[in-house]
Amino acid sequence: MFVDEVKVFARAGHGGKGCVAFHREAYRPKGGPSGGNGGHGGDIILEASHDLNNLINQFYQPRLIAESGEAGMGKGMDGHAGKDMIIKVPCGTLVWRLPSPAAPAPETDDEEEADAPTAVPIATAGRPIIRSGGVRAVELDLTQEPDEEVPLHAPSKGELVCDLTQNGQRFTLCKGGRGGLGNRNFATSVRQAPRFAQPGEPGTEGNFLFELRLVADVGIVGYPNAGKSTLLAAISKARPKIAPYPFTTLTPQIGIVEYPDFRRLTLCDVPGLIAGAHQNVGLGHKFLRHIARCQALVILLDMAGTDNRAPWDDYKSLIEELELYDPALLEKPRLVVANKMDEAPAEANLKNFKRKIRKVPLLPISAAFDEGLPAFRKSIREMVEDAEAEAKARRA
Ligand SMILES: Nc1nc2c(ncn2[C@@H]2O[C@H](COP(=O)(O)OP(=O)(O)OP(=O)(O)O)[C@@H](O)[C@H]2O)c(=O)[nH]1
Ligand SMILES: [Mg+2]
Repeated sequence: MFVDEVKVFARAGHGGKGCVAFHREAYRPKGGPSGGNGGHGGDIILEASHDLNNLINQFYQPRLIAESGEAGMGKGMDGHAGKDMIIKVPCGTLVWRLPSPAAPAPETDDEEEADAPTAVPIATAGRPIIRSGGVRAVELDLTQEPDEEVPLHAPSKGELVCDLTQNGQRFTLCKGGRGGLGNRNFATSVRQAPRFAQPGEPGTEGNFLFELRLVADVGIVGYPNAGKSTLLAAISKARPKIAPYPFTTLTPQIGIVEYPDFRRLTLCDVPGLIAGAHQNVGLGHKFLRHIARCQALVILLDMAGTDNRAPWDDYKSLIEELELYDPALLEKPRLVVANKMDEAPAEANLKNFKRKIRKVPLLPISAAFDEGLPAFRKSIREMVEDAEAEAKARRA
């Protein structure tokens, strides 16, 4: 099963509460305060890994809850910190924060407020001090700022929290709560027996949408049966399923093309795109997210016009569907490739295409018979290298 979008609830561990205790020992009837501190709660950390290629793990484990810190103990013993939860996700995972369901309004009772113990100000504040026995929940806004630098087409999924593209890249999704201080921290010369300690902070939590957008250099788009998978298999070691019926490919496939100087390019073959895909015709167009990061696109046309289709109409609908998904896709360099040139009607169709659609250079190939593939390899490399140089110049 290929999972590229999944909703996840994540909650970091709560901090353990501080302890209120007093030292007891023979012949020392009034030993000082000895309550230990609570341990910190565990974080939820995402780590990008190139060993994974989809979000299946999160599909089976959609609730991520990290360990809470242990409460402090007597005899000055601190509680253990909760273990961090490290979640591996494939490279190319974006995380969106979903709006959480409205929290119930806190009950305000004036009488209770009046009786509530007065908070003691301390330097480490941010958290109210509680008297022993009473625990008051502390609402803290520890939400992380989104990474504003990510220049990606952002559909209305909430706010973008992170984008993990490099192997080993980490991001703390939810921060564990700090452990509360034990009462021994509050002893002063005038208050030698403090009967209060701090509660632990709650860990941050939230509902998130994990979205995978594969990271490849070149994306191949085309109508079903145009020969996208045949082309990928011909120029790389990928072995996608190839069959003469539409929608053979249901999930994106990645292949690696290697050049004599060991330069490698990754190609992504996505399912077939057809007119009306934006209205969910065929497999819809959601899978186009996997070509959103590609540096260049290949538009593959079936020049033989199988099933009485006209290649020029296919071209127009493909451009239209790409634009409807994200106009930024059309700003990428693209190569239009005419496939199945070995078949009889292809030559005539090619002439017709050039007459009907001007100023669109075409590269004729036959993926099944290995014709025109060296030129194809060369063209995609040039496109990618130009795109890389342009991106470098833009950054400088
Ligand atoms: N004659 C000829 N047939 C080809 C060529 N390329 C692909 N085909 C045939 O076209 C059919 C479809 O090929 P696929 O590679 O599965 O097409 P696809 O674009 O990946 O199709 P979907 O995965 O359904 O979107 C297969 O029967 C291939 O053998 C070609 O260059 N010449
Ligand atoms: Mg295919």
